[in-house]
Amino acid sequence: MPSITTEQLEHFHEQGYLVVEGLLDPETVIDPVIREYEGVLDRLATELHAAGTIGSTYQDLPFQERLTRVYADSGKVHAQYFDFSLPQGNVQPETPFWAGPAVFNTLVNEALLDAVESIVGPEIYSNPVQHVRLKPPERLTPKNADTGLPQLGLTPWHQDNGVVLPEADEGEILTVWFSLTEASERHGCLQVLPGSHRRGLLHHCRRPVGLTVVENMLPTQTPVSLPMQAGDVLFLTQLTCHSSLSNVSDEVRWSFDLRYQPIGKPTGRPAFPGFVARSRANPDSELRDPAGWERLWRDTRDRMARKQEKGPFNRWHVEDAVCA
Ligand SMILES: O=C(O)CCC(=O)C(=O)O
Ligand SMILES: [Fe+2]
Repeated sequence: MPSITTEQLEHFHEQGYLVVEGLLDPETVIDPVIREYEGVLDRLATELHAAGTIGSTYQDLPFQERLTRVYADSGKVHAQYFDFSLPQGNVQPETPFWAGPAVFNTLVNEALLDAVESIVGPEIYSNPVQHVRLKPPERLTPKNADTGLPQLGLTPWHQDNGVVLPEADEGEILTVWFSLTEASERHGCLQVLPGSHRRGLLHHCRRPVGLTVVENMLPTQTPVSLPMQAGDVLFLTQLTCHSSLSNVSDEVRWSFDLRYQPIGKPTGRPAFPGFVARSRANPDSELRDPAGWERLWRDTRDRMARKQEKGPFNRWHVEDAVCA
C-alpha cells in the first residue's frame, strides 16, 4: 500500500527531495544488516592478516573502530569488499562484493517498497545502481597517493542521472538513501539543492574527487543539509543536485543508496542485474530468494571478468571542452 502522504508527495515533486523519518525499523531491519556486515569485516580482517598486510585482526574492537583500524593499517579503503555492486572496469573472477540475505531483505522491505510505490507506482524494478558507503572518519582514512585526497571522502555535487547512460533519460529512476547509523553534518550527511531538478541534466566532468556537475553550471543557491537518524529515508529525483560532506566525526557514516524504477524501462546501466521488487500485476515475477539475487551478481561478475567488459557507464568524456 502506498504510504507517503499527499503533502509529502507534493514536497518531493516541488523540491526534488523528501525525508521520511522512521520509515525503517532499526531493530528488525537495520540491526540484521549490521550483524551481517560484522561477518564480512571479520573475513576481510582475517584475509588481510593472513596475507601479512595488517598486524592484527583487531577482533576485539567494535565494528566501526575495527573497520577504521583495518583500513588505516592496510593503507587502503576496501570499499569494494562490502559493496553490493561491481566496479565499472577491470572486473576479475575474484573481485569481491557482498550481496547477502540481510542486504537483500532491506531492498525488498515492505515499508520501503510501500513508500517507493507512492512515487514510482505499483510495478517496481530494483535498479542495479546501488551502493553501501562506509565512510570512515576522514582524519583516519588512507589518502590517495596521486591526489592526496582521502580514498573515501565527500561526494561532490552531481545528479544521479549523470552517472548512468542516456537510455535512462526518459524514465524515472528514484534514489533511496538511508543511513544505518546517525548521519549528522559532522558525519558527512547529504546536502541537496532544492528545486534543482527543474533545470534538466547538467554537464558533468570527471574531477579528482569524482564525477561532478561542471562548476559554473551548478545552481548558486544555499545548499540544504539533511542530517538523518538510522531508519530515516531520503528520496531524490534523478535530476536533484546532491552531494555529501566530509566525515569530521570519530564514527563511520554507514549508508545504503538504492534505486527503483518502473518495470520494463531501461536502467541506464545494462551491464548490471536488476530484478522485479514488487509487481501487483504479476506477483510471481517478484524475486524473493536472497540466494537468487546473489547469483545474479556472481554471474555478472563472471561474465564481465571473462569478456573484460569496459563499459561505457556514463556519457561524459575527459576531453569535453567545458571540463577543461
Ligand atoms: O552517500 C553519499 O555520500 C552520496 C550518495 C549519493 O550520491 C547517492 O545516493 O546518489
Ligand atoms: Fe548520487
